[in-house]
Amino acid sequence: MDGLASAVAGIRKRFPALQGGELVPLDNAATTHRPQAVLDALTAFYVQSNANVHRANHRLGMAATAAYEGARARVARFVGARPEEVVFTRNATDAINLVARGFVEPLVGPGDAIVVTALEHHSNLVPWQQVCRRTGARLAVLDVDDQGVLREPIDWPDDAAFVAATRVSNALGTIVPTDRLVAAAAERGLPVLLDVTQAVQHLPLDAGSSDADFLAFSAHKMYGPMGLGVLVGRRGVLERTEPVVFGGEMVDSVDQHDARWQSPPLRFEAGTPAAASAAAFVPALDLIDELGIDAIRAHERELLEQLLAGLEAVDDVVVLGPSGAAERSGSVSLAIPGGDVHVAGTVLDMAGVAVRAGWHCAEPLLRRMGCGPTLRASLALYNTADDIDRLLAVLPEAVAACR
Ligand code: ALA
Repeated sequence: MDGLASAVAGIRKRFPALQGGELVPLDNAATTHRPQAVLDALTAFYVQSNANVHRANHRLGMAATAAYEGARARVARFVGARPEEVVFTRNATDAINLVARGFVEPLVGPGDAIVVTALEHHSNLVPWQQVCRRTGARLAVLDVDDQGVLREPIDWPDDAAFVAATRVSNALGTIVPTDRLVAAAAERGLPVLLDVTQAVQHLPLDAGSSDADFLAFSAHKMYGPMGLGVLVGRRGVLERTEPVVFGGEMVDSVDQHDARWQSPPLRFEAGTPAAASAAAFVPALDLIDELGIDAIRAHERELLEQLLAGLEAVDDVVVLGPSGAAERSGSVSLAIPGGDVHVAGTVLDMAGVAVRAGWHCAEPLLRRMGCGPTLRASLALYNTADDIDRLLAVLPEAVAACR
């Protein structure tokens, strides 16, 4: 076993849900499992720091606020931002909706286009459709080729006013060249939101992710708790973003008929936040940094190569997306012509192999690829070559059963 594989084997032991060897966890794009340190941190918050944040000046209140703001600083360090550029939200979807309502909706109108790629998850598509409905702006979609790779050079519409793009497709695993996309948008003076939900746990941040105005991602796909998302807004864009959820703690002062807001990020965090989840996100980020994102990429890329090579020998499946592992991250989607992928998923589940069957919240993309629902295997840092072997061993039977 090489150094990385043995490090992964050791790290896998930290995940209680993965003990016993029964489960082959290959549905990680939907949510990852969580290490014991995250579960311990959740409990520790409720036992040692159980109070509401930013409100109480008793010792538990101060401990809770310190844990919450400490988590914000940790997230900021993870993405190379300042703490005041980090907003905690419910999930990545919530973060994108905040930008859609609070930043883009006041910015656009008839004659403007919101630019997305054909690779978007519904969460980075439907909010923009809604902005278009409310403002009279139009949606412009940057097309992909038949392998699901963004066509370049990018055919920018003249009326482009804002760009929202994914860094990695959750359904196909395609890596989008967001460094070139963001640079080209900057030349046109276009603000950009990148959905890095399927990227930050797998790939080093690229220049595009550092230069984009907004980043959105979710803790639960990064070994952290559910119920916590992050919006990063750089270089003053949060100052120009309107709050869209109103209530306690986001206000600076209130009188009977009007109110004034706190500075960002607190003006976007009305009500009681997911403080325990934020505190428990810290050990998840520590885990990624302990192994190192470059090493995680190298390990997962080897598994992708193993899977893509193994799939060549499986009859009656079509592998969607780019042919090489270099252009891919995380997910591999399979179409089974004439077969019901849900049946295949059930057969795999009976053998302990967890994958996702369906549209993967990317229905327009899968239609663009000329197929319907797919079977998707998606990786995490704790996956091993044995997981891939077990998937490949059962897949022929699963494919045969569903056709
Ligand atoms: N966005 C999640 C997925 O891709 C739910 O499965």
